[in-house]
Amino acid sequence: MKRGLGLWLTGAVALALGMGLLVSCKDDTAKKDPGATGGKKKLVVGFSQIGAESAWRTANTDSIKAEAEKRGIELKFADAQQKQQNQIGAIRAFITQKVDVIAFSPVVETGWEQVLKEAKAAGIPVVLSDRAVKADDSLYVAFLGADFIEEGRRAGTFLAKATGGKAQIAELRGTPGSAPELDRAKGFREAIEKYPDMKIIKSQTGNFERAKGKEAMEAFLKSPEGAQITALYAHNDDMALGAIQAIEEAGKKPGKDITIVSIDGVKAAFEAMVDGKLNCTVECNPLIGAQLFDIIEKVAAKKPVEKRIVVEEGVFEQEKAKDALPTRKY
Ligand code: GZL
Repeated sequence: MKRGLGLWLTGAVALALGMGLLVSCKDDTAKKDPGATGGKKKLVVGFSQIGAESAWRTANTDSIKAEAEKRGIELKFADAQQKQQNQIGAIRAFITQKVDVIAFSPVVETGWEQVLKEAKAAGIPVVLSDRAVKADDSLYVAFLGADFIEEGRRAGTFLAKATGGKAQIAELRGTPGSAPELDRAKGFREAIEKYPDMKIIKSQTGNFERAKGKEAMEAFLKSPEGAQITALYAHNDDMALGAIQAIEEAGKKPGKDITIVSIDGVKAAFEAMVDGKLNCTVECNPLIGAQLFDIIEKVAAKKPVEKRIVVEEGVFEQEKAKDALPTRKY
C-alpha cells in the first residue's frame, strides 16, 4: 500500500513539476527569445560576413548562424568573398529588404561612410561585428570585437620573453587596411620597441590565408636576409601554419630554429604547439554569436547598448597547449 501511494505521489509531483517547468519554460521562452513566434513579429537581421578565409572566420560564421537559429531570428547571411564592394552591395540589399537590423564584419577600415549613411537614412540600425571602421561613429550603434592592439602587444611581449629580447623577426600581416592588420602591427611594435636587439627584418601580407602565409614565408627564407630570421610573428594562426610548412620544407625546425607566435587560438594552432612547432598563440575569440545577438535584440527593442564591447581573451603558450586542447571549442 505504502509503495503504491509513494509511486502515486512521485508521479503527481513529477507531473506538477513538469507542468511548472513547461509553464516557466514557456514563459522563459517568451521572455528570453523575442524571436520566437509567440505571436510576435520575427526579428529579421541582415549579416554581411567577410568570407571564409580562415578557420577563425568559419568558426565565427558558425557561431552567428547557430545563435540566430537558436533564437528564432530570420538571418539573411551574405558571404563577401573578402571583397568590400560585395559587402556594400549586401548592405544595400538589406536596406531594400527593410531588415530590422544590419550587422557586418568590415573587411577593411575605410570606405563605409556612404553606405552607412544610406542605412541611417532608411532608419536601419547597424552593428559592427569583429572588426571596426574609420567612420563617423553616429553611423553605427555598437562595435563588438577584440582589442587588436592589445593582441599585438601580447604577441610582442611573449616573443621578447621567449627570445631574451634578441630576435630578427619576419612578420606575416593580415588583410591590408583591415583593423586587425593595422592594430596587431601597431601593438606588436609598441611591445618590442624597448628591445634594441629585436628587429623586424621582413614584413609582408599573407591576407590571413594559410596558402599565402606559406608563399610569403618561402619568399622570406629565399631572400638575402632569410638565413638571419630567428623569429616569426604571424597576425593569425592560419598564416603561421602555412609558414611552418615552408620552414620545414626549407630544412629548418619551426618552434626551435625559428620561434613562432601567432594570433587566434584555433585548434590547429594548439595541435602545432603540442607538436613543438608553434611557441604561442594569442587568443582572439570568434564565438561571439550570443553576445552579438544580445546586442542586436536590444537595438531592435530600442534599448540602450554600449558603443564598444570588447571580447575577453587569453594567451596560450606551448606548455599549456596539451591541457587546453581537449576543451577548445574552435
Ligand atoms: C580577428 C579577425 C581575423 C582573424 C583571422 O577578429 O577579423 O580575421 O584573426 C580572420 O583569422 O581571417
